[in-house]
Amino acid sequence: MQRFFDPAQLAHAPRQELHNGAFTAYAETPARAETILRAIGGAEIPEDRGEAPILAVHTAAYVAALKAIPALWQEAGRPGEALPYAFPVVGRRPLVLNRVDALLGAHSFDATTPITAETWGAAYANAQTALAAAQAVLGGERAAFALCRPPGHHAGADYCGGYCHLNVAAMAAQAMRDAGVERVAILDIDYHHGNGTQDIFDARGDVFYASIHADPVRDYPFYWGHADERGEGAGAGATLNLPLPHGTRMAAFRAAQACALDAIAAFAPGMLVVSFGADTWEGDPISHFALATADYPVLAEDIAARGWPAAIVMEGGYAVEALGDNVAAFLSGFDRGR
Ligand code: Q9C
Ligand code: ZN
Repeated sequence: MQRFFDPAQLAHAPRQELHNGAFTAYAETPARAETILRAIGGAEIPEDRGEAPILAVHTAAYVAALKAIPALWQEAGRPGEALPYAFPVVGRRPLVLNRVDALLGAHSFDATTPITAETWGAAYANAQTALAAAQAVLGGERAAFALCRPPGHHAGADYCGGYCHLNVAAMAAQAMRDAGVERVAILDIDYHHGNGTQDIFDARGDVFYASIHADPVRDYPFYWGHADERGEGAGAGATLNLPLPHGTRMAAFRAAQACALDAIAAFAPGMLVVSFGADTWEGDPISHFALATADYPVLAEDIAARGWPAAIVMEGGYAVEALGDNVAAFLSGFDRGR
């Protein structure tokens, strides 16, 4: 299958993150992309499709903030990476404030996702990578892989978080919609719930969002991904959340995925976006499921067997030593299942 990646995605490389009250080494490293790239035998550099497809899912104010924050941070005399520490919790007025800390807080839902001078360029290239995979599928390919990094599914229309700045899976789905595909489904099989993707499509009936993830009662991102969240308004019924417990292995994960695929089949999409995270792997350093490398081709084959043309977008996966094999295993299964 066609694969896309832009080396410009490597430039975003924060040193540290706030993890359970202390600073630790940033888990979402450029090495993640490099090891995947080696394992899949390279990728094409995507065409530049401009900012319009980014602005189709993100607000102009948010995009402007991502671009402006590094310089504002520096002007404020701060060394290092921009991080928020104060947040306008639900119910505060949407004030437009310029101090960098107010701007950061207004556009972040956590303090784990630094913004550096390199972030915008890498995020922009990342968006083009996802859009290229969507375009390949729109052009008649059965499947295409976007080696996205940074990941995207925690980013909402106007906020970052969870290592994500631009929601590249949402962009791929929206690009399919804008090309005339009437119904698009997103299957999110990253370990974490994709709160940003859910938020972006929550009130829409044209994009179905199904996610299998660690139960947010005890796992990040906590405030989204509970089983009773089914979509709002025109999107009522077009969201499906399947939370699973720590220690989940292949049998339970595969059954949940079959359930998600059945729900997607009932929605009858013209195309699929897969948000694929390999942080469900048994050795992942920040996650608690127990999938084996040999499980990924089986899961991918199950998805591919449903027949929907699919853009596969990379999300999480932090065991760098196994990440390349896990991704290559998933893609090989997808190729077999179609
Ligand atoms: N102490 C993705 O996999 N850190 N993002 C949680 C818990 C955020 C993961 C910290 C994890 C985000 C795309
Ligand atoms: Zn994840």
